[in-house]
Amino acid sequence: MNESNRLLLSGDEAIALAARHAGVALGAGYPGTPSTEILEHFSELGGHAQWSPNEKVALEVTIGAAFGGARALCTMKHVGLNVASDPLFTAAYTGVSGALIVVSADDPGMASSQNEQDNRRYAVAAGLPMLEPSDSQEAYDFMFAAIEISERWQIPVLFRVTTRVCHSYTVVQPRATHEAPKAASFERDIRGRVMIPAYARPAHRRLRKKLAEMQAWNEASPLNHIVQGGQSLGIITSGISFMHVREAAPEARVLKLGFTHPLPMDKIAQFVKGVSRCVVIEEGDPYLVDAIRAAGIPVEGKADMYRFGELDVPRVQRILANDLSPEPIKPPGKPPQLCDACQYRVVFEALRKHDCIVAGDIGCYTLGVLQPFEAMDSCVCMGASLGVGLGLRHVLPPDQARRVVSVIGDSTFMHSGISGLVEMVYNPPPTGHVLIILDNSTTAMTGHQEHPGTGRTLAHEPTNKVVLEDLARSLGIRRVYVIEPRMGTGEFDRLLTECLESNELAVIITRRPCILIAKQLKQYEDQRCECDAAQPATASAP
Ligand SMILES: Cc1ncc(C[n+]2csc(CCOP(=O)(O)OP(=O)(O)O)c2C)c(N)n1
Repeated sequence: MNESNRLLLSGDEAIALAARHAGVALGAGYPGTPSTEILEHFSELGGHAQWSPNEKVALEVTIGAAFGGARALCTMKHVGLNVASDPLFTAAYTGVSGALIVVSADDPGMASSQNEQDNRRYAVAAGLPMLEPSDSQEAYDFMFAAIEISERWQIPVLFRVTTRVCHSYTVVQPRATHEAPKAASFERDIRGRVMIPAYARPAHRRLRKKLAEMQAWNEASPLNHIVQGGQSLGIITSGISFMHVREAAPEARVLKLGFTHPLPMDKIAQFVKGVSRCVVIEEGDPYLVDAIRAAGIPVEGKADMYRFGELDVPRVQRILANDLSPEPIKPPGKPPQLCDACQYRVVFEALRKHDCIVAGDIGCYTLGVLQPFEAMDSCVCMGASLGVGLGLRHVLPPDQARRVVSVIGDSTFMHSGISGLVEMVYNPPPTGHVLIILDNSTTAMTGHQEHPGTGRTLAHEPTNKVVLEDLARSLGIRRVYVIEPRMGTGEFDRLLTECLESNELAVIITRRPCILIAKQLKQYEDQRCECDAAQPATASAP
């Protein structure tokens, strides 16, 4: 091993490096903890990376790239896959000509998410091969394996990671040489890619055949391996749980699975036969244990209490000891709060003062739910503020309906608020509605990424800008206001009062750069102006 090549990388960085080394032509995604750093790092390494308005679009863009014969990477957090699930399921039928790796970064324990769904279920539901690395070296190596599988079976691969794999730093030995991928080139395959029922029916059969072939291949795949140990205890595990298992039960024999759908059932059955007791250790849902038991293989699982949150070494020890006593309660962390000078404070103060019923959304501003404001009444998923607010307006008695307001951030609006705005125009409630778009010129919550409304690319270079107020006006909304909320002036309060009383559709855009990166944003804006000034005027159509 060439020691000088050893790098200390997070799992996210390792994925990005592998993507670069494997010649991935395009990476697209939408920010979301713990996946965000993958594309940022890929871009820093010189890769072509872009933020899409949302995960569905990102997946569609990368499907297109992979239809064109290129290697493509799509990244998102676990809930992002819900948004992208429509193209995901059908891409399993169409398959791809190049390679397509879909990274789902799950967040067991909800360090930074609204739920802890286990996306391994998506691999089964959509019928996709799935790989699960346990550390950064595997994140790097499995990316090459995923590309190989994707190209061999012409199918997207679900690359499932979790917070600890994404964010832990471990040593990576990168490959010394990299084979260049085939050049992208379009080959027509109408029956393979146009999913009308007549072509989709055989496509579904092709998918099941591929899965059967992959399962057979997986029986001897190097992506699963056995760590030798005593015969009395066997453990089947995958992902980060493998690390906890090694520490919690160093004496155990371990079947570590890396290729976790379709599962190598013969290998698993053989392993189970060779040990006196076999326990499946996995974070989140009982995905492995259910599948193994359904195949008639007797294994122990974990008690339901361990389904919640992340596993760690003590919890694995408790599972192995069948310990069902209450777990020690962790000391509460310091609750997050809005920055002192954040514009959102002005907005939430006014919403509270008017006793508004606030259909909220996801971003830094969700902190408006906490004291001292407690001015948010719902938060379901990105973009839901509009639909939920409108639904409330439709059914509540007029005195309550008039107090309903939807509140959404600028990045979230671009992600999935636009269709809600279209709904607002199309099915306006009798009392009208008030939408507040909190425009801080960035995606603050996930670490200040760009989005289509900032007019800058992922690499912060100037590009076309979607102007919120122009968009709202273009839909026919007459009351569209842009205001800089300033503390102590009462301006925002007056505008809100007027809109609430109007019984019309109103959009209030509160615009002030995020205080944490205001200086940086100013520099980007200055660069943009210089760039605009240097451009020759474009000819406009008559
Ligand atoms: C489907 C989905 N994708 C990504 C995320 C992660 N995420 C939560 S809020 C958010 C955007 C926040 O930006 P913005 O709306 O501008 O609000 P800000 O944090 O800037 O106040 C992101 C990317 C998520 N929760 N759900």
